[in-house]
Amino acid sequence: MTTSPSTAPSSRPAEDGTRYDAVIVGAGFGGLYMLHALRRLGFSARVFEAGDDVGGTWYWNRYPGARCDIESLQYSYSFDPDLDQEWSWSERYAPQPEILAYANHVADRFDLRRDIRFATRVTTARFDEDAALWEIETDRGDRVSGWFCIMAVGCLSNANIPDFPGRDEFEGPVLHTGQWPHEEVDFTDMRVAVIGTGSSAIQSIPIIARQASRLTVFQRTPNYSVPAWNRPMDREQEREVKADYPGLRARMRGRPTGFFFPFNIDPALGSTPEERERQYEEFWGRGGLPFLGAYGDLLFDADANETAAEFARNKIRSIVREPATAELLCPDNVFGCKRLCVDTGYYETYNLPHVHLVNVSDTPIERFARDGVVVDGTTWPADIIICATGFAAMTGSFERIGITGRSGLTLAEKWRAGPRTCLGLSSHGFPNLFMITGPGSPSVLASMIQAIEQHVDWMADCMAHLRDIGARTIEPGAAAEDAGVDHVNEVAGVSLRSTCSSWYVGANIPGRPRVFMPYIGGFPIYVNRCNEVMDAGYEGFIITGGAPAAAPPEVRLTERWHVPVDIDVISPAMVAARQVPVV
Ligand code: N01
Repeated sequence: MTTSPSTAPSSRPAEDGTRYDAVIVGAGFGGLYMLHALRRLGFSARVFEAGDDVGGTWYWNRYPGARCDIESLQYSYSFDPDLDQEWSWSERYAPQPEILAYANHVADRFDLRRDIRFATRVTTARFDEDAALWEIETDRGDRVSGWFCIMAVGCLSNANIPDFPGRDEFEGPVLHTGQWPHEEVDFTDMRVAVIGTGSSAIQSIPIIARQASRLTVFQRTPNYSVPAWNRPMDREQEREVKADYPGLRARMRGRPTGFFFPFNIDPALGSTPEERERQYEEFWGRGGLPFLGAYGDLLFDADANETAAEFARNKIRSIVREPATAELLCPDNVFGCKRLCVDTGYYETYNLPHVHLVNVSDTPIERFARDGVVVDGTTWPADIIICATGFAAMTGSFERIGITGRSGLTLAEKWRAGPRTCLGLSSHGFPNLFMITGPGSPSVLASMIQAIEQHVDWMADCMAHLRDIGARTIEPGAAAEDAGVDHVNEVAGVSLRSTCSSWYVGANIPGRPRVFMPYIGGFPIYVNRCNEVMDAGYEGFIITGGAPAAAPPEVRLTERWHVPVDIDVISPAMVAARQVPVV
């Protein structure tokens, strides 16, 4: 049995035949802001959301311990100065319920719900070439059309639940971290099995261990994790940030990752082993993802990386008392190649007598039995199984919708060998289809809300421009798209991140093409390129039906995205990105 959040809809009549300027798929942070931005520019929009409420990722991922690992003060919308001032976070890293409360606050404050249809999954989106409209259908029988169709489907929203043999034999519940029930799951006196050791598992395992009578963790690949050192919000720091929020946002936008933290550009091997140890200790003490700022070349030079990797392994060995378990928890791959995890007490949990680590790298999980998980003939008893097995990342979010563009081409066919987009915004053959944080854009390598806002502003301005000039459609030209895809691949090759089997390259799902999907050339480089394309009259894009020139729009949302690159932290990927034309 698999339990997932209730999406039982209240009854409402299906919507038939309404035409909108835009139909938006998803009411997470992307869909919410898209709706707000379009309204600001005078467009009509309908949002369809599969969940019962707003929040997207933060609606679905309710597992114990879920929290953001970008600092709260940097993980929020930046489009409204009053919103910046009025919201207050309780901790350095916000817990999931608080982020969800923030999404709800935004939805209420900007009166967004009235245009959202909840508990409704878009099933198909088909481009009608004659009418130049997208025809959208939902699982509630809605049939509407949109001049634009905007996918705000998230990068990590299609849960991967491996097809373990015997799934139906197991008598207890099977939960996925990304489809967590709304009601509290009480693990008291339960024998719990957790499959996977990625970010979701690493956050939930210490919490589950507090209640469970027995916890068995099935690990296929160990992950590096840096302590969060989470703490209550420092109110003085909050006051300082709020006194100049635009200043912080500008510093964030100048950085390769779209968020700000102290960054040392020096190469790791330029320091003595003693200096490195001190440096790593200091950055470990700061905690979280900013550990990667200890040296400038950690993600670009294998030998430099190995010094950080060995430091992290020694941390694991110093925490986990049982040497065999400690070694099993030590990754042997590139540090930070898979998404770095951020934890509170993860490794310490393995010192508890009722917590067991089972290595399933050489002998995979054989099957689920009536009362547990079987590996190599041994049944590990469990009353409940938690699949912390991740997502069909980036492209998986599009796969649940039948998307058909010009000449009957489906997106699934077009992306069979890997996603093809121009700047992660749009794909040739699919006019007026936009993708918020689509593959080929920085998305998951940047702070997501920054990445979302920049995309939304670009798309909304683009629609306003097309309206102004009376155009019907826009789509990337094939040549621009090919050059863009080549550029994404070329720059990815500069980084060690492209070298391991991670969800960034689709390697976590059997049978997927191996392609590095996000753009690693750096957030500000990417943003500037989007601006240049726009300023050059949508260079590389094909616009049909419009008069070529028009007065500049009165409101230009992208105005706030003209930010200088922080040249003090320019990375080798950014250097490469500047040398190779983007489109
Ligand atoms: O998923 P994952 P996640 N048998 O794909 C294992 C973001 N996020 O939900 O590595 C056994 O990272 C798999 O093993 P392997 C963040 O970007 C953010 O944890 O493929 N094991 C792996 O250990 C993150 O990276 C936050 O060998 C199997 C695990 O399942 C992303 O979401 C919090 C298996 C999946 O790990 C995804 O994280 C949480 C099998 N058949 C998530 N199949 C914050 O902001 C898979 N695995 C804090």
